[in-house]
Amino acid sequence: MNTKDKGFNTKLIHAGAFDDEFGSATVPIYQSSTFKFKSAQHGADCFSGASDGYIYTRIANPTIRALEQNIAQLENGYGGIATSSGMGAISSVYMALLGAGSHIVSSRAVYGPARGVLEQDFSRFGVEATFVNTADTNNIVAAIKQNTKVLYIETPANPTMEITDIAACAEIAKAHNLILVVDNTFCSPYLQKPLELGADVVLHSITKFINGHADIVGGVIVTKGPELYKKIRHCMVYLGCNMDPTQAFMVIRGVKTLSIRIDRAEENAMKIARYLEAHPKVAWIKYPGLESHPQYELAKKQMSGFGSMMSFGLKGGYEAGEKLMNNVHLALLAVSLGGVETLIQHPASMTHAAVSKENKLAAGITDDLVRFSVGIEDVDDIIEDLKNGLANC
Ligand code: LCS
Repeated sequence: MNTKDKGFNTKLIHAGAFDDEFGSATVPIYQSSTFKFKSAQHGADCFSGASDGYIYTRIANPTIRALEQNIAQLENGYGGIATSSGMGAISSVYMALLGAGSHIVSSRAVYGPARGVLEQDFSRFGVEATFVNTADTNNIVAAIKQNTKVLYIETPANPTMEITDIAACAEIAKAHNLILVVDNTFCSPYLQKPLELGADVVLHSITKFINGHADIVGGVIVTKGPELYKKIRHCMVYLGCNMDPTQAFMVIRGVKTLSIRIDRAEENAMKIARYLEAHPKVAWIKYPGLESHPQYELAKKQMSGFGSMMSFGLKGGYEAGEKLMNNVHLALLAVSLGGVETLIQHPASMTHAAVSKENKLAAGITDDLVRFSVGIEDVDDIIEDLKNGLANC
C-alpha cells in the first residue's frame, strides 16, 4: 500500500510493508545472508545497480528494507539506513561526513560514547571536535571554524534534558555550509521531526522508543536527500554495522504501537513530574512539559508532546542518589530508556562514574542528577515506588 500521503498512525502500521506470494499479514523474516541470482547477467545487474535485486544481507535485505522504509516515512525523509546499534548509526554518520582536517561542533550533553568516539578515536584520524552548550545557539556560532563541516545536536539531551532549537541550528548550518545532524532518540518521530525543521540527517538509537520493549539493540539513520543517503549507506556497509533481519522484524513489531505507548508514558510522566516538583527532597526537576523547564516555550514549539524522559536532583546529593537507587523496586535500576517499563539510573555513581568531576560538570551532569524513564505501568504504582524510595533519602 502506498502510505506516503497517509496519517502517522497508518504509517506506523503499514509503511514499508510489502506483499509476498503467501499473503503474509506481517513482514516475514528473511533470515538469509545471501541471495540467489537468476543468471550471471542478473548477478552482474545487481552489482551494477541496473537491477535492485538483493545480493548480500550486509548490503541490503527485504526485512531490513521494510523497516528502513517505515522509519524514513515516519521522519518524512528520503531513505532509511538501519544499523546494528545506535552507535553504529552515529559512527557511520561520522565516517561519512568527517575526514582528516575537518571539524565538528556538537552538543556538550550528547550520549557519552557519541562524544567519546570523536575524542578518543576519530581524533586519531585528524578529526577535530568542539562541544558546546547548544541550548544557547550563540555558543554554536562562536565554535564554528573554517574547517567545520558538521553541526551535531541531541535534543532533548541525555541526561540533562537540555533542549536545542533545531530550526535555529538549521539556519546556522545553512549560513555556514554545514550538515546538520540531529539525534532524535528522546522524542522519536512521533514527537519531533527534525528533517521538517531543516536538519539534513536524523538518527536514533532504535533500542529506545522506536522498538520500545527493551529486547533488542539497534539504530537507524534517515536523510533528507539522496546524496547523503548514498554516502552514509556506503560507510555503514563498509563498517559492517548492518541490522540483522530478526532484529528488524522485532522493531517492525515494536514500532506499530509507538504513538499509543508514548501517549500513555507521557500522561504518566506529566503526573510524576508534578509529584516530584512538589516533593520536599527534590531540589530541581527538568521535564520539558513543566513550565519551570528553562526551554519550556521551545519544547512547545518544536515538539508535539513532551515525552517521558526527565532528570531530577536530590537535596541529599550523591549519597541520596545512591540511596534512591537501592530503595525503588518497581522502577528497574538499569541504563537504557524509552521502553514500556520504568527505568531509573544515577549517572554520577553508574554510567558516568569513570568520568572526571570536571568533565561531568562540563557536560552538565551534577552528582545529584537522577535520570528517570517513565514506562506505561499504572502511574499510582510508579508514584508509590518513588514515594517509598524518597522516604529513605
Ligand atoms: N543516542 C542516544 C540519545 C542514546 O541515549 C543512546 C544510548 C545512543 C545514541 C546509542 O545507542 P545504542 O548504541 O545504545 O543503541 N543510550 C543509552 C543510555 O542512556 N543508557 O544506555 C544506553
